[in-house]
Amino acid sequence: MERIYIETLLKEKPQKAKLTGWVHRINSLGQVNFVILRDKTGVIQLVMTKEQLENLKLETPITVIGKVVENPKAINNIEMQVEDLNLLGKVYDSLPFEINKKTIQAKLETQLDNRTIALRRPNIRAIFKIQQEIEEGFKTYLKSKNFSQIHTPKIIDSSTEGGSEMFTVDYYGRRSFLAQSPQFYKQMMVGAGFERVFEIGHAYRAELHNTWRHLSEYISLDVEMGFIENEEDIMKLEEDILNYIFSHLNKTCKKELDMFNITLEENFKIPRISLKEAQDILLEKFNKRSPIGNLDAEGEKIFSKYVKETYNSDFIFVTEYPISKRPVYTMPHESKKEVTRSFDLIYKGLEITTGGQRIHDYKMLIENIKKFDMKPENFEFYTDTFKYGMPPHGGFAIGLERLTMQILNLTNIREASLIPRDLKRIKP
Ligand code: AMO
Repeated sequence: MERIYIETLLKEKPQKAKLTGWVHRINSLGQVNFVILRDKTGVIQLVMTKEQLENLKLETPITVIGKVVENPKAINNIEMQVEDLNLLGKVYDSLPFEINKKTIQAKLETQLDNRTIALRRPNIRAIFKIQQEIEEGFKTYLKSKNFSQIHTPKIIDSSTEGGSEMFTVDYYGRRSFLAQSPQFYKQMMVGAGFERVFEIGHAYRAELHNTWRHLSEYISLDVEMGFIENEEDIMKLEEDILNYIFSHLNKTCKKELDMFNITLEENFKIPRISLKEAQDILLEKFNKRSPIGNLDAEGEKIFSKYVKETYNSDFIFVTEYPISKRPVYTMPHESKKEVTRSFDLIYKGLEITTGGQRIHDYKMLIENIKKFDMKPENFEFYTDTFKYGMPPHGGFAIGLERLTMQILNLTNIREASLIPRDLKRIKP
């Protein structure tokens, strides 16, 4: 008999079935015993005899064959009366914490130390189902708009986002780095003729603080688009992608979103506001000073609350960041002094994206590299493409864990990383 998933059994209600999974809970009442079986798709009540229950420990992997019957007292009103039971593996140790109660008692750090055990909880695994479908929605939407998926190198020769925060790698005796982002390569691929590209890949930042919103290794959803008018095209694209992702999640992750009590809005518009205006509002209305050329974490939170109350939007594009605070490739505004054609997207109080238009003129790019006190000869591998007809282009990157965490209202970014890396954590 072929094994079926619990979810399928609940839908199809066969008279007899074979299930596999882990022993999630045991309620032994003497002659009749209830065992909750858990597989990838859900849980179901099994009815077992005293003899069957012998040697059965929590989290033992088992396979069972039995009769499927209705029972209004069982979860989902269905249970299986076990006729045949096989133990498929052994449990050698007591669990580091209980995983079968409504809430998990262990601290996040303990859960992360024992990540594979914590992940056995359906509501923790649900985070990654949602993450998988964010990626899927991102991919599907972009492919439908003629974007090509690319994979660019993660061992690289120079910084893309500024020199700090880079991990060094010994590359056959030569000092190289782990990519902070695919920035240069995604631009180069626009120039290489792909015109529109996207990448889902790891990015590395040697963050020197342990915060609730920083990882040392995160997944970056990168987009770069050629032949644009200006950064407005890029913001519009991101707005469309997010709308698509949200409706895709509503369709594919209803069960998982329900676990977190989340309903995602659809057909939303994202307001735009300049950084200067945002900083002025923060100062005038909330007596909150901002750092030069940016909003800090507290400012992002306060400002988001204001945007929600004023525009009824969870998102806000903050535009026109100053030249001095943006990386070397950012397009300066031709008519507004000292500001760039770049933006951040803040979602429920946290920056999830940076993006903008890039410099596409070769000479202008070389001049800018010099202005940043960098040596153009170190960037020839990047700038050479620009010599041969680079179209106007721009793009953005969404931090996948940040988007996931904000969608689900998680309080720490590590919860949205399957196996997180941070200042202190390189195991498991
Ligand atoms: P930026 O450096 O702002 O821009 O990064 C883009 C987005 O990546 C996410 N992110 C992080 N997530 C978790 N941990 C970190 N340490 C971390 N650092 C960044 C955030 C952030 O908004 N090349 C540009 C993008 C572009 O212009 O296309 C860039 O990397 O969500």
